[in-house]
Amino acid sequence: MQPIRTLTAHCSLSHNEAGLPLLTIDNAHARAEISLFGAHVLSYQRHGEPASLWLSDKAVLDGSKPIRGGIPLCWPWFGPAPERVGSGKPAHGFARTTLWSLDGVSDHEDGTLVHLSLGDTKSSHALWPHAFELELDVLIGKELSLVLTTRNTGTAPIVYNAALHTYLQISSPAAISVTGLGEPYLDKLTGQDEQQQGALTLCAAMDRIYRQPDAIVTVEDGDRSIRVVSGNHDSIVVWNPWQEGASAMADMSDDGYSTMFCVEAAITADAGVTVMPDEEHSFSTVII
Ligand code: TA6
Repeated sequence: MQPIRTLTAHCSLSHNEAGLPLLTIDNAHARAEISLFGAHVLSYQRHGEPASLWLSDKAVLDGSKPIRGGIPLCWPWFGPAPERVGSGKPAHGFARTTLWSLDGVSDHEDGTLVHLSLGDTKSSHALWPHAFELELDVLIGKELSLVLTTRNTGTAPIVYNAALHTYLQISSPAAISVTGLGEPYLDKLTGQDEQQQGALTLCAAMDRIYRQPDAIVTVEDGDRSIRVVSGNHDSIVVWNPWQEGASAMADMSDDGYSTMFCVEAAITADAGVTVMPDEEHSFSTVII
């Protein structure tokens, strides 16, 4: 780790072994790390409590691929690139594999606010030919709050999909019970539309898009309760690859699946969200 530069009383900047900038926030409420590669929240832990986010012990942090764990930002598409974007583009877009700018950090009573941004470049135009400004506001306090804002700085409307692909740390699949997802969902493993009955439990691979979620999704994990409060999204994605899926991933240990569960505030509708020139659209998630 290269030398640390103090940015505020509670935030410092260093570089990891690959030379990528890393923010470490340690304030009265919590400790967190944010990589500027992908504006990726790697960790968040309230003092005296277990970690809220899961980060793979095999995560690749050198910028050669997306980081497995924490909160990857899927943008401006979710999953494989849709037809309007064209084939052969990276899954989940390019925001999570691009170096972002740090625009500001400030300490407040309720936490440390980090402001990150990404603008269009020649290489972004090769993947997605639009002028944009993407902003991520992260508040590290007794809650972890993320707001992702897409601003259209061009002259034609833009359409986007996205997700705040949050990997929650859980004690074990058998211990969790999830409510607040609403009923209708698409089971991506079968391609079938289904209806949720009661609380969700986890005992096999899962990849679902809940179409009418409540604002608050609660993950009960033994005697712990994690709330994911989201706004302005159109769906919640839940994902666990289970053992077979984990084994197939080079950046996840075979048993990695047993301590993670993704609950993702997302914009997954085929139509996406249209942002007109000079306008912006935001959506958010708060981990409590
Ligand atoms: O959010 C669920 C999902 O879209 C799954 O389909 C699964 O592939 C996962 O994301 C991870 O994607 P990644 O590109 O990070 O391997």
